Amino acid sequence: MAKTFYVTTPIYYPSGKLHIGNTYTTVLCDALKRYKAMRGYDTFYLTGMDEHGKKIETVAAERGLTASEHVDGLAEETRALWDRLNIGYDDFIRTTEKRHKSVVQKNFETLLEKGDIYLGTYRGNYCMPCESFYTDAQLNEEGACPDCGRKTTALEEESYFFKLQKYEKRLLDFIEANPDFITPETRKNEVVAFIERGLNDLSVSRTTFDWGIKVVSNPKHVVYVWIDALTNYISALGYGTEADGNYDKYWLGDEVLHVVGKDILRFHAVYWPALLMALDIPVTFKLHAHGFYMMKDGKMSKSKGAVIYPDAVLKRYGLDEVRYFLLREIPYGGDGVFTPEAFIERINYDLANDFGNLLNRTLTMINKYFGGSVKPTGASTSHDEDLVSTIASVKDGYVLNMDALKLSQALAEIWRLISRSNKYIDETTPWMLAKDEEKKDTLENVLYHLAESLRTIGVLLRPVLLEAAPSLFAQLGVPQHLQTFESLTFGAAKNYTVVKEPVPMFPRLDVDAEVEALRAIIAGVEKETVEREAVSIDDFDKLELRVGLVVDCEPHPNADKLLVVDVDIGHRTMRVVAGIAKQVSPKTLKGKKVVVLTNLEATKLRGVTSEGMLLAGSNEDTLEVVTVKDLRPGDIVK
Ligand code: ME8
Repeated sequence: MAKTFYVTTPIYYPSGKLHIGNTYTTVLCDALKRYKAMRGYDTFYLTGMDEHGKKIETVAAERGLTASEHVDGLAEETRALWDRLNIGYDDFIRTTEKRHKSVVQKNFETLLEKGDIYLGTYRGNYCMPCESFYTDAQLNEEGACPDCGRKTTALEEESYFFKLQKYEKRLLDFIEANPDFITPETRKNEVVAFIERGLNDLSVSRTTFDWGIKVVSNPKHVVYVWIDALTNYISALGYGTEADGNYDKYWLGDEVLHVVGKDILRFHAVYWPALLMALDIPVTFKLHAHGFYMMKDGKMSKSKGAVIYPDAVLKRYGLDEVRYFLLREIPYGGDGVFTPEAFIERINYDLANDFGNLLNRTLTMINKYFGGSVKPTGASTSHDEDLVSTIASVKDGYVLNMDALKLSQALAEIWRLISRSNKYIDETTPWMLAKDEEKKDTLENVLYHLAESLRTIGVLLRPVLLEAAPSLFAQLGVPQHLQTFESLTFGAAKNYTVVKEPVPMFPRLDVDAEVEALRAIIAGVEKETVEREAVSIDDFDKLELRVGLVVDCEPHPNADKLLVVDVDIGHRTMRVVAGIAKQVSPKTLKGKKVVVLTNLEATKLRGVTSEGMLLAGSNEDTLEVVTVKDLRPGDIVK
């Protein structure tokens, strides 16, 4: 029977659109799943959404939606994004689903009965966005949240606690007995140091909000979002239910891998195994915590506008370009930087120059010199042996790196073969061989060698380049049975018949123009060449834009990002709630003549009805409300 491989991403918060960071983890797991499937494993890939908690409730309210409307919308958007990235997930779990809730509730009651969860009181500094309590000693130098840096509030509340301390020794023993439980090694060391400093019992319930899973025996409490979230890895497999076939098959199977970013290492390396131990569930998983995609100036930050959303990048550059860059640019154990220059260079050098050209040159020569078909002839050159041994060593190096979750290095191995093959063309000079009729067999043998090398490259790239690998096989004429990992021995293909008109796979990009376009995408500037589809004049005509005089402007009573603006539009005064409070002060707006979209459907934003929208422009540095000088309130703008 095939060995099993169960791989998971974190379940993501629907607090906003998913960005390139979440995309990285998801693509990484996808490549791992495809690699394992190629190696003959029976695979199961789980991803999903972490939909409860105060923060989600707040974001939904800011959008004027109920929490469930909000999470439904984002779950839909997220699945659509994964579909565009061709992510081969097998299940998409949402923590608001019944199948999940019931497992969380049951586990909580089991732990209460066992005495591993008890009722107590929590006194501490509470950070709302992180939904965590901190002791005074845990706060940062400014006395704020050590995780997000925001102000905390002193709170005291009744809370259930999980006896985490009790598992301190078992956790340390477990980590020692399973040296590859946490990778990379540096992350493991961080975890060990954290546990050795001593664990406190963990507060595992909240009474300050509703949007969560209720504790069955005491419904004034909802289960702390992390206990809720971590359980997804088994609830999705049907743990504890009658339909637990996948739990037996995959959780208790051969390989279980949780892939997470370094930000949530502790939750997965300490809380999750301790919970499993308390529940008498075997800790079968291994944990890999990868580094982060950073921007040139540091962390990605939505508020600074320094964040990359994959949609526009995908649309302009393509699936394989994005997948390749993401997996290539984060080194094992470290962080990667997403710069427009690096992205365009990777496409131009690695994909277009090195890989695309190798394929194209080989196909062109097979057509030109042999009418499209070549076979081995036995007429060797002095360079063949080295190429053949590189093919073998690259395959081995690739396997070692893929198995060790070093995807960037595995790709570097493939590119070692691509470089070696390009060099082989320079060394054997096929265009010179072609001039000598007696060298015809040698030339054919050289081209056959190149085709075998390309076949290997295609197979090894299958988990990563989802369009280019099949295109390579189609153009080179590689039948299905020679596209498999098992077929990778030199000489397995008896001959090749290639397409008559090769299509270049990765056209070279104009560096300057594309760096600029990518910068615009990152800054969120919607250049018409970058983003939107054309609309008809009739569509535009539906909008009613008028000049309005700001007669009053106040901060929103319940939201620090919003302003409540009263605007005189000639025949009446209307109220607009605008998300500009961080950049614009109410005082400076009062008395200005602005442009208002006056026929927008009214909506409630955190309790205040907004009847329209102010026009404003923004870039990464600034936001400016559009104002006019000589026009009068009520004048139409077209
Ligand atoms: O933490 N570079 O969800 P989340 C690389 N719901 N990866 C990044 C990244 C970056 N700059 N930013 C985010 C949560 N990630 C919880 C998880 S699991 C039981 C609950 C990725 O939406 C990385 O995988 O904040 C990180 O761990 C995850 O997104 C955090 O996603």
